[in-house]
Amino acid sequence: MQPPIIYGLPFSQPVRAVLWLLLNKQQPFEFRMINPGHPGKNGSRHADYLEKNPAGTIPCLEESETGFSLGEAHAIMTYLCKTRGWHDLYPANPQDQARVDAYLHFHHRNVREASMMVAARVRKDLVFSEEMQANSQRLFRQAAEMLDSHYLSSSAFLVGDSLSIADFAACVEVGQLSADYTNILDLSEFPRLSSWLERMKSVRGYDEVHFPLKQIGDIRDEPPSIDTLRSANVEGLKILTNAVAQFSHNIQ
Ligand SMILES: N[C@@H](CCC(=O)N[C@@H](CS)C(=O)NCC(=O)O)C(=O)O
Repeated sequence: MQPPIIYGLPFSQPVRAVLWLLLNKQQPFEFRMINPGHPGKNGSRHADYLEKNPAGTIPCLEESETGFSLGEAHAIMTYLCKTRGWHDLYPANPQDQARVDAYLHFHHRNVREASMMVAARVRKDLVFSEEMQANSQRLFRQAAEMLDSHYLSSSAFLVGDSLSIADFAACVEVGQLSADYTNILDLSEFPRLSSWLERMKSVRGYDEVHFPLKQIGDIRDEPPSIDTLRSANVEGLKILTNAVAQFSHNIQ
């Protein structure tokens, strides 16, 4: 099986969730940069890209042997787990699997709203009114409260005591808001969520997928410049390329 191609940007949250899974499993992949929202060549609204993912969003997976392509981060992650037998991260048992799926569905318009708070500071091509930003913060806080008081009330990870792809999906959203990175929201009022974030730091692949955020740093009061964003993605790509080269070398 040829390594899958992943289209996206290293800074994008759903892209980072997919990359984290691949890095965690030390699965070689080829990464191709795509500019979200842009109609030009290498943009997510270009006709060539829309043929692969009609939604015009990143990430997208492509398999070169068959030409199979797939958008939506969670569909990509479950597909990778099913086709590669990664049942440690996506259980084979239907009930356990369904609980992971339930989180992945819940995530949208809930935990994912974290990114709207970030996008309001970094997407200069889009307009986010004060009302939209306040609404995102309200929805995110509600979701964080649910993770804290329900999902993590009696287990180390979101779905039981072992890591699953639900944790990758959630962590790339929640973690970016913390004082370690953008510093947009104080998460200390969610103690279990904060402990879980600490736990996620020792999961293989964490450092690589958080590298672009580290580069961008605190943006609570001051949005990052275009140059900072560009450099975070370019440097992020180098980190990914090096990581893949390293474990591909170890496999041989
Ligand atoms: N539900 C999609 C969301 C993907 C998404 O929103 N990606 C953003 C970048 S983080 C994007 O491609 N936006 C395109 C645009 O703004 O036009 C997924 O999970 O893959």
